[in-house]
Amino acid sequence: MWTVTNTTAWSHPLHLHGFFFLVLDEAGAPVRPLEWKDTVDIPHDRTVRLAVRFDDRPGTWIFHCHILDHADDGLLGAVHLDLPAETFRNLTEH
Ligand SMILES: [Cu+2]
Repeated sequence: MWTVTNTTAWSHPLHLHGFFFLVLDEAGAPVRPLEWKDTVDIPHDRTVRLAVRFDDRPGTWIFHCHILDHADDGLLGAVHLDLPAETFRNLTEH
C-alpha cells in the first residue's frame, strides 16, 4: 500500500515503471471502477492510496512525474526490490 500526497502547487501524473497498481481512493473517496494502472494524476493538495502489485523481479524501479520537465527538476525516485524470489513465492502462495 502506497500513500502519496501532492503538497506542491501543481498536479502531477505519477508514473511507476515495471509494475501496475490499483488506485483505491482519492481524498478519502473510493475510486471505482478498480483498474490496473501505471500512471495516476494526483491533483494539487490531494492524497491517493495505491495498492502496488510488486512481484519477483528484484532490482531498482523508477517512479517519476510523467511531465518530463518535472522529472528533470527532481520529481523522480526509485523503489529497490531486493528480496529473493523465493520470498515472493512464499508470500503469494498464502
Ligand atoms: Cu509533474
